[in-house]
Amino acid sequence: MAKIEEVKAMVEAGKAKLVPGLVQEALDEGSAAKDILQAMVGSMGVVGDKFSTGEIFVPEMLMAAKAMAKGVDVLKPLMAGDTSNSLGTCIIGTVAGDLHDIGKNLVSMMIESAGFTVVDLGVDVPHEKWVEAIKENQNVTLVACSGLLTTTMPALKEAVQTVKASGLTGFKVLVGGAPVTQQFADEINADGFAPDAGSAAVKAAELVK
Ligand code: B1M
Repeated sequence: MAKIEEVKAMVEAGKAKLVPGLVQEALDEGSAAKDILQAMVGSMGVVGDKFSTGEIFVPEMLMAAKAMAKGVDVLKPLMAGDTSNSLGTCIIGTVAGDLHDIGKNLVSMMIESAGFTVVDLGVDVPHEKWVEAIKENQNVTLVACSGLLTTTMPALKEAVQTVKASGLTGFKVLVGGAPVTQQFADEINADGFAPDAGSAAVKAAELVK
C-alpha cells in the first residue's frame, strides 16, 4: 500500500503515534505535502460519516482528530510560505460552545503563510474575548471566526455582532466552517467568507489590502 494510503487509514483508526512517521515516509516517497493534507482531511470526512451512522462514537472521533493533528505538525514547516507578516495581526479562534479546532488550525497556518501575524485564541472563545484580544494586540487587521456545528452558528453571529458593536475599527471579520455559507456570512454582517483554508488565506489578504 502506498504510504499516503497508510496515512489515511491510520488517521481514520486514530493511531496518533504512527501517523507522524508515516507522513514523513509518504513525503520521502515523493508525495506532496498538500496531497497528504488533503488525504487526511478526507479521513476526517470518513470519520464524520461513521459517527453519523453510529459506527463510531466521540472517543474514536477525538482519537482521529489527535492523529491528524500529529500529521499536520510534520507538514507545517513545509506548508509555510511568505512569513513577512506585513498584513497585520489576525485574531483567530473557534466560537463559544464549539471545540472543533482542526479546520481552524489549518486556516491559521494558511493565513500566517499569507503574511499575517496570527494570535490564536483557541476553541470555545467567549464573545467578549474577541474584543479584548483586538484591544490587547497591535495592528489587528483581521478577526477570523470558525464554527463547525449548526448549533454554534448563533454563536458565530453573536461573535461578529460583538466585535462590530465594540466601536473598534481597522479590521475586517472573516467567517467559515463546515455549516457556514456565503449567504449566512452576509446575513450576520461578516465582511468575508471562505469555504476552506486555502481560500481563507486568499480572502483574508484581499479583505485587508
Ligand atoms: Co464533531 N461534529 N462533534 N467532533 N466532528 C462534526 C462537525 C459532525 C459533522 C460529525 C457528524 O455528525 N457527521 C457533527 C456536526 C453536525 C452538525 O452540527 N450539523 C459533529 C458533532 C455532532 C459533534 C458533537 C456534538 C458530538 C457529541 O458530543 N455528541 C461534539 C460537539 C463538541 C463541541 O464542539 N461542543 C463533537 C465533538 C468532536 C470531537 C471533540 C470529538 C472532535 C473534534 C476534535 C478537534 O477538533 N480537536 C470532532 C471531530 C473530529 C469531528 C469531525 C469528524 C471532523 C472535523 C474536522 O476536523 N474536519 C466532523 C465531521 C466532518 O467534518 N466531516 C465532526 C476536518 C477539517 C479540516 O475540516 O473543520 O470543516 P473543517 O475545516 C475546513 C472548513 O470548514 C474551513 O476550512 C477548513 C479546512 O479546509 N474552515 C474555515 C474552518 N474554519 C474556517 C474559518 C474560516 C474559513 C474557513 O474563516 C475564519
